[in-house]
Amino acid sequence: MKMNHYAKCVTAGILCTFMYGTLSAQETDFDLSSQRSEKQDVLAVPGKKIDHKGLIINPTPHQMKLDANNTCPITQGIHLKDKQQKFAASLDFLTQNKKGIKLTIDFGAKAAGKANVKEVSGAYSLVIGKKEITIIGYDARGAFYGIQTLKQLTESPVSAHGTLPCMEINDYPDLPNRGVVEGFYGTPWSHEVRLSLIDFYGKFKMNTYLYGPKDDPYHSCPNWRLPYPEKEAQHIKELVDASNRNYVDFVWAIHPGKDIKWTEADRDALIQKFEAMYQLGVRSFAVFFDDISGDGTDPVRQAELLNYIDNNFIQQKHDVSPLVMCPTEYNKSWSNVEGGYLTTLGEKLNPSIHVMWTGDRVIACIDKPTLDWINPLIRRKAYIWWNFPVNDYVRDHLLLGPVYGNAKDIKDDMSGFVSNPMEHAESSKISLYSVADYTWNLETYDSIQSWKHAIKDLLPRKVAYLETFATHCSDLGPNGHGFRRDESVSLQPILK
Ligand code: 14T
Repeated sequence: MKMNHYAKCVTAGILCTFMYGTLSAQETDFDLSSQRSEKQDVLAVPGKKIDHKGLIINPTPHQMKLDANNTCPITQGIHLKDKQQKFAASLDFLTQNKKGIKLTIDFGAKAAGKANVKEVSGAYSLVIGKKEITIIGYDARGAFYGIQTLKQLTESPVSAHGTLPCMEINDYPDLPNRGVVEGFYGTPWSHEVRLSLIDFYGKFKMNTYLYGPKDDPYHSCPNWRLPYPEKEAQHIKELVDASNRNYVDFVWAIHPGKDIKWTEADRDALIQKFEAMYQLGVRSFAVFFDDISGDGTDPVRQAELLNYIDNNFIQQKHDVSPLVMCPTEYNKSWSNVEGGYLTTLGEKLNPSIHVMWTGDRVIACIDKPTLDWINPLIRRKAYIWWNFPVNDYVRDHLLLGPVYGNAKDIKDDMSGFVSNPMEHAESSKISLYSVADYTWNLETYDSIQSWKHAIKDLLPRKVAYLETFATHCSDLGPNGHGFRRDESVSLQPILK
């Protein structure tokens, strides 16, 4: 039986209330029943098989030439030539010794040009010769990533005897913005866990941490206008410092739409809050208008406010990244194209402002048709907010299955891709490892292989146990939005 619109709204309202507590009138307009009956129609396409030669580097490098006949001894340590004196703190995994192998590290357009390094932030080359190692980054972030690759090599079984295999790696990210949005409902992550995750982002070359926990009262209602109390402010400072050490952009998001008044007073309150965050060291900002109702949803007002912030704060500072916004209509199934919300944003928003998008539904995988639909409307490349492995709508399930279903031919159609994880940060690392892999190198991404590598990396001494556990925690069952992940990954081949 086909439900009429009213019945759908009521059903959705009940479901929402069940999952999220009390929601206001407009939020009950969501047709959640369609979310629930969604079929997983994007198949888990295995990636191009590449020969790792026993080497696991995550994310998978774009070009790697292994010289199987030669090795580079590092038993004596390394003699560091850190040309711009930036990386001593990132090299604690190596012993420094004047008699050791020469390790040269440099970055910048000139050095990068000579070394054939791609002109994008994060690109690098790593050459391991018999007698010296050279890392050249396009920028400092690139050099840092070259060091991360070198570190993974030194920890790999291939270099167990103090010798690295000789090789040349030329590598770069497919997407300019890759990482995580802490955007779930529920207990926000603890400070310690956030710090641990920021190191994890750096290690696996993710460069973005969007801070927007729905239950931080100073991010959203009721306290978005107020500065953080002293202890919380200190924590933010520490998160910024940790992010800087890891070449991660700490993007502080505000969620003012529930009670914003379109007045000068509220506009100034928002700028003042951003200024206070700037004083704590924040250099990247976002404004989220998701999950709100009433006056706050007006696209003309939203665009006016965002342009005002962009012109009078972001652009004035000269050291702040482009503004990111999350629209109220943030997925296709909630978009009323005739209503003109997205068209208005597309026309009015300053071109440098990023617009987030979750896909055809709240929880969905991203493919070419998804982006071909949204990009012309918003007149820019969508910045993907991927709602996996978030489990705030099925809190009795852990989502530990492979990251699959996103297309591999869309690297030029999106400006960023961030994952919204579970409130269980450590458990989320299985997915985040693969999100790092996918967003760095879409074409060669292999979901099952990446998932296996993640498990091996996270619990090297208990791989089989964690694989079994994760295998059986990879399907949501009939609950929630019906965003089903394949079940029993390791059993499937046997059952066929
Ligand atoms: F802004 C968004 F892109 C977004 O996804 N917002 C929320 C997000 O904070 C939450 O973690 C996620 C997964 O549950 O979904 C959005 O929240 C919802 C989704 C619903 F289907 C809130 C109410 C809903 F009915």
